[in-house]
Amino acid sequence: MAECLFCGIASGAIPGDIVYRDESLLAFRDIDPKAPVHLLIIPRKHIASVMELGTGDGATLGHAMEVARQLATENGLSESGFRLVVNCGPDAAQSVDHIHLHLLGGRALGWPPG
Ligand code: DGP
Repeated sequence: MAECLFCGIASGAIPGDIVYRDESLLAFRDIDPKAPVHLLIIPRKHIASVMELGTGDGATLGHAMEVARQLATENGLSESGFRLVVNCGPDAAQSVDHIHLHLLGGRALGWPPG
């Protein structure tokens, strides 16, 4: 089976514009940005989707929120606002089967999403 794309970015086998890394998480710029700031925050551990979360993954997701706050602040979004999105499955148009938190900001974002 081919290696997961985001596992490849996490391991360094596939290039990525990485903006944050620690022992459990990685954040990098989305290759097809939908806003002036569009970052993806992923666990290093391969988890295909929200539906595959297991006991013990909650701490990593909580940490992802903390990292999102830090990155939003570093990117000047703390006052203007930003959106955090996790797509899950076909109806949400999840296209990469490695759970990821989108951080979008730098423009007014419409609601509801399409
Ligand atoms: P989603 O639709 O929620 O599965 O979002 C997947 C995102 O991943 C999408 O916004 C585009 C991004 N993406 C796909 N391939 C690559 C890649 O090779 N590198 C980077 N940096 N982002 C990618």
